[in-house]
Amino acid sequence: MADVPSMRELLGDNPPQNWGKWGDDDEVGSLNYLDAAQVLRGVASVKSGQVLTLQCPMGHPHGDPVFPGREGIKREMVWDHDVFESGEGPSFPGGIRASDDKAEIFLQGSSQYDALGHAWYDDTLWNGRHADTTNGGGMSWASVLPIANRGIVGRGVLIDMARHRGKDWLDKGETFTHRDLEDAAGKQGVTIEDRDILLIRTGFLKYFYATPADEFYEGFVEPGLTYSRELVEWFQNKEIPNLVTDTIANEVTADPESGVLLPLHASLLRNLGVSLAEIIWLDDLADACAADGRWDFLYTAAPLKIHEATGAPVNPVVIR
Ligand code: UVW
Repeated sequence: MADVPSMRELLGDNPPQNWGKWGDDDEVGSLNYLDAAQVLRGVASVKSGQVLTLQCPMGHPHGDPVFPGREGIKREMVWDHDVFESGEGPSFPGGIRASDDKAEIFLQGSSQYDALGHAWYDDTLWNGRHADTTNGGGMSWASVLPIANRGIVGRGVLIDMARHRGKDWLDKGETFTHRDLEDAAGKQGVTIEDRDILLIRTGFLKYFYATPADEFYEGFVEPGLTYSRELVEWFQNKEIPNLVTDTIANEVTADPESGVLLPLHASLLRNLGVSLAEIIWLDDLADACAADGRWDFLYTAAPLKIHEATGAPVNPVVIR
């Protein structure tokens, strides 16, 4: 670890930053780009009326894909037939009965949106607030709630990097850049336009469900975008509001050159206010897009409204 630079050393003293752009009290960042015109641009990309949902099921029999240290949902029945038959269940007038259950979940342990304040360095979060706003039992600044209240609607474009490279899924640690995205978009016959919601398929969730957990997590390093200042400027100049991927952390886990962990969480989420949607199932959408050659669509999502939370589960809906 000794020779791994600090985040500040990697990103520099003056990284691309959007702090203050939408006012000092803004907690949704680049989602501000998704104004009414962007919603209508998304609607204009609907051609067939096909609807797809993008959440990975919580409590999948194979296990849930989570960042090491987290666990998938633990759900248990509170009321079932046996509970009523044993006389332990409530007795309702008229005799109606109901099943009921409860769950313990990591709010970032399934398909989810990160709060803008979820990741930071130098003790400072999105828009320059101190990281002590995460203390005291919840996030008093830039929690997921403002994103949930706002919702995310616009033109989405899917770049299928796995298909582009002729693979079922990208390898562990395999990287790509914005130039690779542009190249793949060109091959797909679609343009990544300014203010598009950018979806990137690596196939890595398909790999997760096809692979024993110990093999998947061995030397945990996901494939994904890799940090460069030029890439961050590309996101800033294109005014990308939201990055959505089928990986657990939306970027190659550790920067291959420096060893720094998750520098795009620092650069995109903390500095630019780009919303991150992670663990999003993109295989069915990719198959649909490949079948008719249309890679743009109306993308809609809203994470659950959880007060002061660091992130929240989501089931995005795409209409093509
Ligand atoms: C971490 O918090 C480590 O990652 P993520 O944003 O993917 O949940």
